[in-house]
Amino acid sequence: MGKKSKKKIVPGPASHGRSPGSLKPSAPTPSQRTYAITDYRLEKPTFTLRQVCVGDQVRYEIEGDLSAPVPPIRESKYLDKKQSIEIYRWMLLNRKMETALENLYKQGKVVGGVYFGLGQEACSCASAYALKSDEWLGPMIRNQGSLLVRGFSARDIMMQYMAKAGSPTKGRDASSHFGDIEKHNVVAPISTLGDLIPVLSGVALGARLQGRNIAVMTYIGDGGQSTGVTYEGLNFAAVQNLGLVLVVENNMWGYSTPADMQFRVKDLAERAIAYGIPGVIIDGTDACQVYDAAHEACERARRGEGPTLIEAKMMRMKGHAIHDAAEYVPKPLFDYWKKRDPIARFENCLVNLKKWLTPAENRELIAGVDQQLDADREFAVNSPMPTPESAAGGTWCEDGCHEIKPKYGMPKVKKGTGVALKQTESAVHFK
Ligand SMILES: Cc1ncc(C[n+]2csc(CCOP(=O)(O)OP(=O)(O)O)c2C)c(N)n1
Ligand SMILES: [Mg+2]
Repeated sequence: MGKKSKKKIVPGPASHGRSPGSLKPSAPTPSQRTYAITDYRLEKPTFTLRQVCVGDQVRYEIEGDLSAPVPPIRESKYLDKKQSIEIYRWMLLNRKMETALENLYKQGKVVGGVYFGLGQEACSCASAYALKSDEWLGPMIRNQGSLLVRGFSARDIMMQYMAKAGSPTKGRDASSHFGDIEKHNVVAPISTLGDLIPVLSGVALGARLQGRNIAVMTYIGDGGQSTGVTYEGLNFAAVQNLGLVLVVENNMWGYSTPADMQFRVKDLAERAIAYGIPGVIIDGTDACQVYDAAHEACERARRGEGPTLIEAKMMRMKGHAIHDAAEYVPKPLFDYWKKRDPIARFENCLVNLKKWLTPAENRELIAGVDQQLDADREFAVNSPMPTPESAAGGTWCEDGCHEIKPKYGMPKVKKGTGVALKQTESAVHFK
């Protein structure tokens, strides 16, 4: 007889609840209600991740099949050739800029850390692409691709990470806490996870007071979605029918905690049921699925029908930030998702299946991205740091720093209420 294994399997509460058979859907009885979640995926992974304790050590193991064939990119209902190529280009720039940032960090030129969206480029770029230029985005740290789509340049982002004087925050912040409320309509990321959700809901409410239903988009991770403010913000958007598009980026990890230990529902899109709003599941590595779901949610927002929760399933292909080697992630999990690389698969789709790009045009496009990035990196590296004497300024609003004015028109008041605009609260704000 062999030695008894000392391995103690400690399933997380969620994986325990999901043991085979325990949550099997059964035919509803007349007393049960049913709800629908749209699922755009062409593949539904069946493996589970388990936490295993061996002595004092905690590690994660995969249970199930990781050998499934890689799914194709789903045919988009909306994207044409030009749009698809544009999104592909943004995804390439997103990835190549992050690789450049990693190198700049290793050369000691980056102040602070670097956060990566490796493996999540389709989610960032194709979702932001669904917004119109006068609508609003609130990115999180991994959504650097969304920032590019909204009109920030790779130069802006690289200078920001190097805390250069010419960066969006003029060297006051050394990572991605910047936005632009004048030109790009981007709310700066807020570190406190979930706080962007009520803020973006407020942006939608503001636009409505000015007479427009617009789409506003933000993101939250599998970890961050458990926060109270996520519930409060999304519930507020739901009851007010505000055009919030919430992309829940389920990348399987929050720091080193696997998603199974963050929530007990099978899919995070199910949370939408409790808010009374549509929930959609997509493969976050498939740009066409991301765009289609985001576009439909934006259109719904513009019609004044309220928020949508989109759960994008994918994998964080690096650690939490550059300091984290992610050694806790089982290697086969990386291998599985590497085969589902969002850029390689979209490239294959555009070049070999759709034939919307010839191999030569593709090479030219890639060379163009490299060229642009080289120029931006050179500019960023050679630009000056802020002067010491400027350190005390530019942190708070100073006189005439920026004007706050309505973007979509003056706040509307109901006719016949007898309330003059100058007496309303919004009129005071915009006076
Ligand atoms: C309210 C709050 N709690 C904790 C943190 C610390 N924190 C920053 S990022 C992070 C992990 C987030 O994981 P997830 O939401 O899954 O996003 P991901 O990093 O995977 O994109 C945590 C716990 C925080 N910023 N805000
Ligand atoms: Mg996560």
